[in-house]
Amino acid sequence: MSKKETNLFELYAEDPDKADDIVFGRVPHPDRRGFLKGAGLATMAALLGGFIPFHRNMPAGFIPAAMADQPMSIPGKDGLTVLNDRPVNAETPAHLLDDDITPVARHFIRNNGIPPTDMDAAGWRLTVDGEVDSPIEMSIDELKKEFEVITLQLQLECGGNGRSFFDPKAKGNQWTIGAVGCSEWTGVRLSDVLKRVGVKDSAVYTAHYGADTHLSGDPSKLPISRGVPIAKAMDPNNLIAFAINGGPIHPMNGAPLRLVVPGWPGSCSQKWLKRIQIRDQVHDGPKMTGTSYRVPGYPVEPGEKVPKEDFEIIESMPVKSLITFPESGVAVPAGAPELTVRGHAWAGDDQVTAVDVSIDFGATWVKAELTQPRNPYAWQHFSATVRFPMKGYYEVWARATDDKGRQQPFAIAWNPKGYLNNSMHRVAVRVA
Ligand SMILES: Nc1nc2c(c(=O)[nH]1)N[C@H]1C(S)=C(S)[C@@H](COP(=O)(O)O)O[C@H]1N2
Ligand SMILES: [Mo]
Repeated sequence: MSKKETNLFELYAEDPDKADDIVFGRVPHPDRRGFLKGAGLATMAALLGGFIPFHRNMPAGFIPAAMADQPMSIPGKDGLTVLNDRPVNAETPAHLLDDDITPVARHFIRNNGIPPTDMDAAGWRLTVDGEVDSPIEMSIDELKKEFEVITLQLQLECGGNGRSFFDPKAKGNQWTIGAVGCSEWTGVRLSDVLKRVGVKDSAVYTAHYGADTHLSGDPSKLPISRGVPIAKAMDPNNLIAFAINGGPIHPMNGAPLRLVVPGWPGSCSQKWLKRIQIRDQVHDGPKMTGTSYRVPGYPVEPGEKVPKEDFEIIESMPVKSLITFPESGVAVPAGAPELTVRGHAWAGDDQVTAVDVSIDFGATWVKAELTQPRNPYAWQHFSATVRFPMKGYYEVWARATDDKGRQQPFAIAWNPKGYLNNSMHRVAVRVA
């Protein structure tokens, strides 16, 4: 694509509404492009390589498939696979997650709505209110002054990571393995802030609100607002974060202020954080109720219909590991058929106690070296040297075990919405 088209593409990734304005000009109907006239129609036609006979039917913010099919580049991100462009959802290939601390450019993006246009840190305010003795409204500078600032390595994984491997298919973003990361976040403890405002005895749950807007454009609707029980909120490892890896938060990852509630589905970690409300009931915001981020309270058969009331809110994420070296498909020379494989392991609220590696489809396993987490909720790193006995096709499998004796399964524990897939990661190796 030409430079101009790439830029427009980037603009669509960043801000589809603004891109629409540029391409089409302001349209009289906010929910329709209406008449694509003059410059707008000509620009879009040029981008798509021909006149668009049915252009009047194209809704506002709609990205033509011909553009969506192009590899999209998101400014400040490197090598991510884009699964959806409105909202932007992008995951990181496993071999690009090889760093001990996930670089900003490699941290996945999961948006439910349209990011805010104003991410100005200086003007940002956070409100903490609800079932508290003394509500506060603070700027980021005030948060830094009033509370201890700490830095932690925190793993963040989308509840739907691994969904693409479900059979029957589950609806939603078809994440493979890369909706996960562990960066170094800097901020103040959520628990310190909650202690300051004084959580009342009536408090049950937090409710998180961000500045992003609903895909429909309806200002009365929120794209997502989730929360956690007070006991989880009081864990000293949850951050109200204003920096990542020592620098600013990427606009797609919640700049300038976000929650990082590690170990639980990523959806608990509200981006573009504006308000934390303490509630006297389980929060019932968008994507908190129904079947969102919930799984049946009992094992179900693949494809089974489960009554809504049998779904339970996902809390701690399950034990999991990821092989980040080698990249799947690697060729190893037959003369030196040895390979040191490596990757990361994590276990929600718990700790990983072992990672085992197999090159014979799980018949035998070797224990990998495993590091201690730098701090609670940090990725642990593993490595193991394996030797391939002859030429041919192999798979390297990794299987983590947590401190409660739970292991990654081979098969997926199927559930209707495609959450919590912690089946073993497998990479292909050819010895030639
Ligand atoms: N305001 C807001 N916060 C949000 C979301 C969102 O769409 N809007 N997505 C959530 C989900 S589902 C996940 S998995 C994480 C992803 O964080 P990341 O995009 O920084 O990787 O953010 C969570 N916080
Ligand atoms: Mo998510």
